[in-house]
Amino acid sequence: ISGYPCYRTVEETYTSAQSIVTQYPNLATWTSIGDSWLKTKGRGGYSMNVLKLTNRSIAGTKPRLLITASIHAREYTPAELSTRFAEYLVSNYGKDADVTWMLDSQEVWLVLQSNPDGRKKAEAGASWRKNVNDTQRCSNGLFGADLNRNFNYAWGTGGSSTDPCNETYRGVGAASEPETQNLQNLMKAAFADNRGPARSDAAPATTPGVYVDIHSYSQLVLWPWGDTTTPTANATALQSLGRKLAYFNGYKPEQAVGLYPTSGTTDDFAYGELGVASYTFELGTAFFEPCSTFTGTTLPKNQAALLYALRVARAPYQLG
Ligand code: 0X9
Ligand code: ZN
Repeated sequence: ISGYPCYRTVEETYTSAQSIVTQYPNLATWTSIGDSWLKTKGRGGYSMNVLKLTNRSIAGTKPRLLITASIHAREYTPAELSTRFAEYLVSNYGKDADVTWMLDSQEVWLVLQSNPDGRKKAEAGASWRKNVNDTQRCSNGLFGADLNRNFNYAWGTGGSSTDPCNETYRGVGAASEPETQNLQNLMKAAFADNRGPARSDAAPATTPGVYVDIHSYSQLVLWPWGDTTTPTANATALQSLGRKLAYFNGYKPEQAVGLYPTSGTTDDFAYGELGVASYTFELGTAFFEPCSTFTGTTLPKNQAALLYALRVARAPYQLG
């Protein structure tokens, strides 16, 4: 990215992921989870991919940490943090005892670029947030659906817009966007085989896994709900883990609605639909920050928080 060489483009991110797999075939796979909106229309676009990390010679269902990054196109920092976190893990396997144990006994699934079409538009100079669905034209130029208002849990219940030209447009229906569908299916695959059928706000006593959706900015660690001040059934445990994550990155921990009301978000879906301990990180103090700030502060603090999330993925609710 011009002036900010530490932030890899979509293509550079994909190349980095592929080279992790080439270098560490026993630790990493890189597979498609579906197409971006443009690709579904045959207008260019991208395959969306998940990078899965674990010691593949130890079989069995392992607790998973799922990370989605940069679902908002102009938020560059999350994708770079996630890519570097992956590189840190594979390059320290067999060297660092904690990393080795974590990749032996758990899995990390990373969607490094969760909105590649939008991200490309941001890289071309636009301050772009949403996907690039231009079915509904906008005189302000701001077409597209806000993917973080499009998820299929309590969709459209407030804190999102019905105006296609608004930055928080919820889309024509729940999970109307291909990016949302791809991410929801991935979440179900990550957690469904550990959990019972979909349920709403039940206590997932024996069902391990942690989900972190990474955004920028505001220095926050958030957890469900986003659409109501009513605490979840697992509020004590979610808060307990949220505060520990916030201890590592130094951010402010709070229930998501405390920032402002939202609905149809990633974290409410993961928790409300699948029972997963789910968090949203808001990194730093800008959508993207000077490389010295990123590598000196944002990266180390949040890498520590993500390592902790991975460590506790086998029993996230027991912290409460
Ligand atoms: O509005 C959003 O989607 C997030 N902020 S951002 O500036 N990255 O767009 C905050 C979402 C907070 N709510 C939930 N995570 N539920
Ligand atoms: Zn965001």
